[in-house]
Amino acid sequence: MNLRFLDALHCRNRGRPPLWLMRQAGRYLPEYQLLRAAHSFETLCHTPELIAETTCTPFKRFSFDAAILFSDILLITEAIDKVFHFHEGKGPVLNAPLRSARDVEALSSWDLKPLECVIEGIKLVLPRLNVPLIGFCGGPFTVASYLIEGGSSRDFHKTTQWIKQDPESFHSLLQLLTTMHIAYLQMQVQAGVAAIQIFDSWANVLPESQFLEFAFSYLQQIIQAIHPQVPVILFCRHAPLLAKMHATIQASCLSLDATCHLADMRLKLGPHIALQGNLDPKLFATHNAETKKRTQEMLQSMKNDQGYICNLGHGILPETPLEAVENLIEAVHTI
Ligand code: 1CP
Repeated sequence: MNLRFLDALHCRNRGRPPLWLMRQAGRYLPEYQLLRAAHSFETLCHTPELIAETTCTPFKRFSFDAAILFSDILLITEAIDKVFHFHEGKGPVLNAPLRSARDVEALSSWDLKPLECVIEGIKLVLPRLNVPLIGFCGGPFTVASYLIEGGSSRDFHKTTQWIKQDPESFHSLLQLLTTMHIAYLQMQVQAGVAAIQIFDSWANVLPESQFLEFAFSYLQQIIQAIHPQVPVILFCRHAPLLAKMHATIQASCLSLDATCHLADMRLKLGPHIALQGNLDPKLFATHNAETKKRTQEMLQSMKNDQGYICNLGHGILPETPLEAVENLIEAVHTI
């Protein structure tokens, strides 16, 4: 077993930094495209054997130091009978989005049975890997925003209006999702994942006071419940705010987006929290001289940092050439 990634999560990695990429099993990979030509995204997410196979696809080409479970942050909503459909080119779509406090009250019961296929997928994939497996979930705020918007959104208008008009029912929704996520992550941990990443991908649309009230307090609940069992990585694109409140964050690792400078964040956060990131996915996809220069700068700035995990600042884009990934692996291996 390659333990570089777990060593870095515990800030005790003495060799080169570990590397994995958010969405590493996604659409930039020809092997993933082949799987998608044969099966819908929903089928891939609900069939244990296909979950295992898709999780392993990047390892046919690339020697990443961690695997991430193939799934989606929106699957959990099936526990409250809300089923997203993933339309080609349109992203996830929900037939009956939440519209009022009454819709939230109607959600009082939940059942994680529809997610047992994910747990079976974890059990199937573990014996096929020689790197740690990362389980994951969405941040309660991010998942709530998809339930309210009914899909992807640019401005999160319905969500921010809901917060303004009825913060109490929004809190009820967030607490329900938090409780469900803790139970779901505990299932993943029992099945054998070695670490958890929480993707609160859209929490950065909230200004500071709302972020603390509607995102961070719920993230803390999840981290407190899971952190004693396995390391928790928090992905949230609010770096300056996270730096400001670093003393209260109990995550093992912050996954940082491309807007901040990793070495500056290290100075602000101190040596006891791992840092993951943060090449700009757009720059990475252009794969030019600037990409190489920026990659070297990033790696040099974090050289010998025992808690550094190399990754992008967000998911790898579908148009990224395979050579970009090959070059990044080469750069990390020769640093
Ligand atoms: O084949 C396809 O067309 C589906 C594309 C796809 C894939 C490969 C979606 C639809 N989800 C995934 C997998 C996925 N999603 C993973 C797998 C593991 C890996 O990283 O390799 C993970 C961790 C996610 C998490 C996820 N889903 C997030 C959080 C991370 C992020 O990128 O911010 C979010 C916001 C989603 C929602 C989602 N799933 C898929 C789409 C198109 C979207 C919408 C994104 C948006 O609103 O812009």
